[in-house]
Amino acid sequence: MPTSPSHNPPDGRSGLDFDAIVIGAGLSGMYQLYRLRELGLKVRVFEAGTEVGGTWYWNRYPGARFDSESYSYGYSFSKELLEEWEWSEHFAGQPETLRYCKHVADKFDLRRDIQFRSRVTSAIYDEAGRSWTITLEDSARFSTRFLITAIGPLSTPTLPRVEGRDDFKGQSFHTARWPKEPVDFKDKRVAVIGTGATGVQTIQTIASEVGHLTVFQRTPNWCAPLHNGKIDAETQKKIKAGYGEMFARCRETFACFIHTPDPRGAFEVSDEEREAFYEKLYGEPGFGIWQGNFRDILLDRKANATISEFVARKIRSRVKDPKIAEKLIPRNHGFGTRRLPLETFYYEVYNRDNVELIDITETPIERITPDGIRAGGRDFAFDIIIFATGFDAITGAFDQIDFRGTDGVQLRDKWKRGPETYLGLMVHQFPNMMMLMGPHTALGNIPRSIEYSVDWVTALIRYAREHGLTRLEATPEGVASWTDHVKALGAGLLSNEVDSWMTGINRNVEGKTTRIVARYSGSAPAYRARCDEVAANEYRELSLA
Ligand code: NA7
Repeated sequence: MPTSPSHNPPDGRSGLDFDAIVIGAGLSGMYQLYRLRELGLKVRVFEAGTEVGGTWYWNRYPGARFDSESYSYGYSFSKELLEEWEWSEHFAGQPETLRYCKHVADKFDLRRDIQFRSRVTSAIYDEAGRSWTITLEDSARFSTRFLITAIGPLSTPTLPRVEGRDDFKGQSFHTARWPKEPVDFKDKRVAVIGTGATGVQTIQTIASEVGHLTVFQRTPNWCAPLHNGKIDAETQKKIKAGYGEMFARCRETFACFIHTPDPRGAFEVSDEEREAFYEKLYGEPGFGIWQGNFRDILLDRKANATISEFVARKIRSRVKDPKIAEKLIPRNHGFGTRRLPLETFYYEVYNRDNVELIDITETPIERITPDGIRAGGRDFAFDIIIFATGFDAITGAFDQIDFRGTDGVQLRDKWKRGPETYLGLMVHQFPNMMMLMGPHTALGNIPRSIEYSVDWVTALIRYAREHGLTRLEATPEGVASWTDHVKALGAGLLSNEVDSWMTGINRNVEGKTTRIVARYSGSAPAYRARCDEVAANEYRELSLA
C-alpha cells in the first residue's frame, strides 16, 4: 500500500486544524462525533443552529412528531442510554425528541466539540495537503483531513415562487423555520399552504385553536391514522427488556422499521380476507399499513388500487361533505407511493365550521397581498400564513454549500443531472469526503440507517489511520456501477413514477422538475451487505493513497 510520509505526519503535526470536520449536529453529526472521538481524532462539528438536534431542532411547528415508534427511533449504540431514557408516548412529539437529543449531547459531553451558529458556506479540497478547507458565513476558515457531511436529506426548506411574498403584513413562517417563542393562534385567521406530512400535522393541531383556518391544497396525500398513545409503566418495562430483539428485527426489515411486508400478494387472498386485513392495518398504530402491507401494493398497480380504494372509502366515511371528501382523495398517485403522512383526526378537521379547504388546482394562488392571499380572483385575509411547502430534498443541502473537489470541480455541477455516488457515501473527485444520509443511501427509519453509515465511515477512517493512508477516493468505475445499480433498483417501483421529494421534484426550485433516482430503494439489509463487503475487502474498490 503506497504511503506518502509527507502526507502522513504523526497525530497533531499535520498542520491541519482538525483530523475531521463534521457539518451538522443532528442525529448523524452527533453520533459521528462520538465515534470519531473514540478513535482519538481531533474533531469539530459545525452547526448552523444554536442547539443539537437537526430536524428536531428546526421543525418545531405545532404538532411535529414521530411517525415511527419512538423506541425504534432512538440511538441503539449505548445500553446505558437505552436504559435511562423513557419515551412518554409511542410516537413522541418534537419537544420531547429535542430533549432527547440534548440529553445525548449532555451525556456524552458532545457540545465541547460542536461550534454552534456556524453555517458552512464552502468546502474546498486541497490536493497538495490532501485536506479540506471549510469556510463559515463569517469568513472563518478551518482545515481538516476528513470532511463528513451530516447535513440531512430534508433540511433546506423551500417557499413557493409566488409574487408578493414580502408584502404580507402579518406573521408568516415556514414550518421548518418555526420561531422558538410560542405563536398565538387564538382568534387568528390562519392559512396553511401544503398538505404533506408536515402540513397534515400542523393542520390537525391548530384547527381547534385558530379563529379560522384556510388550507390551500395542491395535491392531496393518502394519510392513515397514527393511533398514538401514552406509554404506561408496564409497557415501558417491556420496551426496555425488548430493545435487543427489536433492534435485531429492525436490522432485518426492508427499511429498518419494525414493520415488515406481509409475504402474501393482495390477490392471493379472498376479497373478504383482504378487506379484513386492511381494516386491521387501518386500526393499528404507525407505518404498518404502509410497510407491513401485502408485498405487492407498492409494485403492482392493481394491488395498489385495492388499498387505495379502501382508504378512499375511509376518507369518504370520515368527511361529512362529499364534495370535500372527493377533494381530499388523491387521483394522481396510489396509496403509499409518496411518503405516507400519519394523522390524528386530520380528516375530521374538514367537518369543522372554522375550516375551509381550497383546492388550488381549481383556485390557483395568484399572489400574496399585504393582507393575505389572492386566489382564483378572491381575496383571503389572514393574520398568519404558514408555509408547509417542504424541502429541496436530498441534494438541496449539498447545493447550499460550495463543495469543490479535485481540479476545482463543483459538486453542484457534477450533480446537475442527478447525483452520482459510491454507496451513497462518497463521490469521485471529492477525496476524503464522506456523506451521511446523502443521495443514493438507504434512508427508511433514519436513525437505524445513520448508525450503520456512521459506523462504516468510522471504520474506513480507522483503517486509513492504521495504514497510513491520507487520501481516500471513490473511483469513477465504482461510482458508475453504484449509480447504475441504484437506478436499476428504482425501476418498477410505483413510487418512482410519482412526483415527490423522493423523486427529486420541487417546483419551487429551478431545475428540480425532472424526476431523478435520488434514493437507494433496495432493502436495507442488501445495502449493508454491499457496504460490509467493501469493508471486508479492505476498501480495495476505493483509490487509496
Ligand atoms: P412535502 O411532503 O414535500 O409536502 C409539501 C407540500 O407543500 C405538498 O403538499 C406540496 O404540494 C405543497 N407545496 C409545495 N410548494 C407549493 C406551492 N408553491 N404551492 C402550493 N403548494 C405547495 O413536505 P413536508 O414538509 O410535508 O414533508 C417532508 C418530509 O418531512 C416528510 O415526507 C417526512 O419524511 C418528514 P405538491 O404535493 O407538491 O403538489
